[in-house]
Amino acid sequence: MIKREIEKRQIPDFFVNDGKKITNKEEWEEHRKRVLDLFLGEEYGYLPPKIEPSIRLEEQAINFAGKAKWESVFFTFKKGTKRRTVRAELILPRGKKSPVFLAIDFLKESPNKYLPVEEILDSGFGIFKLCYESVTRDNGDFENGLCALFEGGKEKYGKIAIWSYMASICMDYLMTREDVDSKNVAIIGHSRLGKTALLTSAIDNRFVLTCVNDSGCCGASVSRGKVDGNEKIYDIVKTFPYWFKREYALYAGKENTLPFDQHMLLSLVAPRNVIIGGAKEDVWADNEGQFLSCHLASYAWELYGKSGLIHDGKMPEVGEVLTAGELGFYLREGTHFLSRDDWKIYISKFREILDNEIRE
Ligand code: GTR
Repeated sequence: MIKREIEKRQIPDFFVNDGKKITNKEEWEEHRKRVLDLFLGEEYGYLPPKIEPSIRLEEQAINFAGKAKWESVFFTFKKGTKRRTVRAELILPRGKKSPVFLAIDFLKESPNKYLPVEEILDSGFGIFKLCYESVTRDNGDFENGLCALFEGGKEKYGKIAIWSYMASICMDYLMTREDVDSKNVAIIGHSRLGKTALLTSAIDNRFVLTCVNDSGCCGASVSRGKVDGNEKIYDIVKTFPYWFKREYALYAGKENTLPFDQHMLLSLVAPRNVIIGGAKEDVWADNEGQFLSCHLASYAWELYGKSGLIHDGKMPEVGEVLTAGELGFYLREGTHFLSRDDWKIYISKFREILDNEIRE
């Protein structure tokens, strides 16, 4: 099925440099810089240079029956006369050094329908939650929030890059915390924030696990060969032009001229762990395209002597969870959402990574 699908979608081999197939880790590590450059230069825009924030903490009274410690973290960035503050929530199991999920989240409040705080805590994980609109609003205003501090505005980058910028700063902060096991931080995002989590991890290699939920078009699913009902570049740049670099819109309807496809973004995460989550009824996200992307990206893991997606060549059935390799994929029942069922899969993989670390 897979070979036919790759041919049908006309996806070229992008593990090639100057006409020569990349065949080892060293060549890939050289080449991956060019691949990343293409993604930033053509699609998301370059992330602005890092500004060192000042940090203030505020302890919250809510502690989940005494199980947790909750601190709001205020990052203040200054540039010239302008200053902007971004707020994030650090919720850690009390009295333990904990592995953490860095959750790029839609909603301000915690817990919320996408973020089951207590279940996550009870599974032994802390949460660093960043509400994406606390960074900059999800619209075309490039004077809003952190964007106001960066030169170039929408000419230079899209909002996904800015959310991603802040996710990396959150990781910088986690590395300063004694109560955080900063070698074991997973990043998670759903939908547009799944795209953000994936981009962040492609750029920043400090995440031990990347959970990319229902990210679809311009996230984990390949852009070539979409069919009716799947979101295409044309659709996404029409509704959300400001998520991307402006010129990316020129690829609408011309997917075959892209100098990459989305599976190469996934390959940039190798050899670390990543899971691509899909929901059966989320046709818009093109689940076949996400599965194919995992299959194609697996080559990068193989270059490190690791297994990418372990599968039998067929699109998985609903309910099948293919997470035995470092690159995982699953398809669950239901619609576009970050559900408890998704969390269970991410938590269980994270647990497995920690258990393996202890054994090694
Ligand atoms: C949709 C968008 C998708 C996805 C989703 C979301 O409207 O077209 O690519 O990102 O929004 O973020 O909920």
